[in-house]
Amino acid sequence: MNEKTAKNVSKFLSLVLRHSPETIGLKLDENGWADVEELIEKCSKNGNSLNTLTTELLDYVVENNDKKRFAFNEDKTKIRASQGHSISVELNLSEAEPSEFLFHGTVGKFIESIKKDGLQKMSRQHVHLSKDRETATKVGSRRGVPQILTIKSGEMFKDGFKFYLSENNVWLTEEVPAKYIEF
Ligand code: HQG
Repeated sequence: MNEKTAKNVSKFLSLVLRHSPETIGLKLDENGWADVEELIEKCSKNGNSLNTLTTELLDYVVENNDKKRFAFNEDKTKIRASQGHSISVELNLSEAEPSEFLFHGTVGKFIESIKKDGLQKMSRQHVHLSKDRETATKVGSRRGVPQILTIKSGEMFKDGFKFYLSENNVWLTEEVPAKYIEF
């Protein structure tokens, strides 16, 4: 499999399964699932560079994607993104108890605002947190020189904040008030 093609497919799936299925006239159900056949058909109809999307290509991307961003249902007739949505979907995430600290990678220009308002979910459905600094560094690096914030997740949990673990092991929560952040 050509890695460049796989990356393009991953980017395209992020777009239509997390943010704007309407780009190709796709409908997701309330749990974020798209019908695999419909996805393939609409993809080719829309004549984009991925008009060769096939079940084999989807299989490869689901299996080998670096962050396991996408998952099939049991009989592989449906596919969805495991986290990262901006559109409202009910993922039925499992609540989980986080370790004492989690991490968030961001960039310098956001720090003043985060000190004031804490971490907010911005355009997504949740604030995304990482289990280690290395992962958070990668997340922050998408935007520039990464700044890693340490989140007192154990303390938050004790104080009643809920945490969820996505199928691909990203920690999610509604917000992180500034008092739980070490800058
Ligand atoms: C920042 C990728 C100002 C926040 C990653 C971040 C992740 C604030 C940006 C996933 C703020 C939102 C999500 C506040 C938060 N004031 N800025 N009060 N609160 N921010 O992309 O966490 O590769 O929505 O620091 O790996 O960067 O796509 O969130 O910089 O897991 O699978 O606002 O996306 O996953 O940006 O990334 P995002 P994120 P994928």
